[in-house]
Amino acid sequence: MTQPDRASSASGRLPAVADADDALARLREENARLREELAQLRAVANETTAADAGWETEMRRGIGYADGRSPTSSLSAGRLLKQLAGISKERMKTGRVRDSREFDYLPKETTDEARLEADFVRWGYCVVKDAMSPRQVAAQLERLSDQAAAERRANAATITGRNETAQLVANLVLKGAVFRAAVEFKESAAQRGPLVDRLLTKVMGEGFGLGCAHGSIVHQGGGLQELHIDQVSMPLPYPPFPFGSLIIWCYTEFNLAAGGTYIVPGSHRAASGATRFRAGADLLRLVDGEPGLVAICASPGSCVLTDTRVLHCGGRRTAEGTRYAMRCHYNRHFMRALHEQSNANVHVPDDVYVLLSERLKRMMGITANNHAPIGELSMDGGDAPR
Ligand SMILES: O=C(O)CCC(=O)C(=O)O
Ligand SMILES: [Fe+2]
Repeated sequence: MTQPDRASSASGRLPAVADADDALARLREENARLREELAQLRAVANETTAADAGWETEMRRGIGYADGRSPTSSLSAGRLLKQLAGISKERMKTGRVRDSREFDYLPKETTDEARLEADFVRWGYCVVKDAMSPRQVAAQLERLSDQAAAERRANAATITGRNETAQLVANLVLKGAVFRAAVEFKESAAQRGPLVDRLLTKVMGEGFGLGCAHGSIVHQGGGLQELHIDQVSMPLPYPPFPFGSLIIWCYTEFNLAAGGTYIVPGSHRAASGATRFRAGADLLRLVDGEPGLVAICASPGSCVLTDTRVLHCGGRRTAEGTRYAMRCHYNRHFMRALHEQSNANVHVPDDVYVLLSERLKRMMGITANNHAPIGELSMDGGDAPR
């Protein structure tokens, strides 16, 4: 057998070659460290150059962003995420996603407000126990599955998984009083709504807005997404706070087999407050760190609050049956909605508009009705009860 050559003509013996996995891990770590160092040095160099060159050069250079010179710098955060393409699938297939409950220190469902806040700060998410009562869950679940069936019958369903393994029911605010009430945290729809409202107000400040409220239906084999953050359209560099929060109201059990959301706990920030999502960051290192990629475990009736900077994605459901949830994305008050299909907010039919509370209208960023049809579902079949 050929032995690795451990001799070096320059400076004596080379270290032994580790077995492939060790070597890869070591090289990846070194690569990550060097990348970060390089990014930092670049930043310092840029600062120095800018200071030396003065205003004339800066003015000639024009408007620039962290990713170079990009007038559409909203792409910059997306560029970083490319490092993680295919990773959720690879980790899932190789059995490297673990249930969050396997880790003592990760957030557990609780109603203790201080604990929820601490979990959110430390891990980028927290889980509110019994946010909805079983009766409240049943009411929302029934309305969601009826609506989903109606959209399928009307050939207007948004199918998000291959082989019809997942369905998205967009813009639930238009599709049921029970959702409108939950979206604005009324106790009639979510018994711990006021607690969720308080926590979100701490996260985003008062007057935060609604990006979207979607029904998410995931059958066996569906649900898997690429790892992402929920403020990816915001250009880098990020300030030391999140722009928003995604809430997942769990109508059924969440765990690894059930298609519970995959998350990289702690990927949102360092203790110093600095975001980990920055130019030069090695995101794979976060995924491979401790605790790495986990599936959130949460009971029916709970809701998960996430920091929009935390790495996460929909997880594949491997168990039989269906995962039902509502996902609501909220933003700081000064921002336009960030989430997908959020422009649906402005397509509100007159008969629904009159049902919206003042707060909901403010949350949706609508002070006047837009008469355009909502497009995704024909209303003339009368299939959209409210
Ligand atoms: O459905 C999930 O588990 C997560 C979905 C998600 O990440 C999103 O909608 O941004
Ligand atoms: Fe997301």
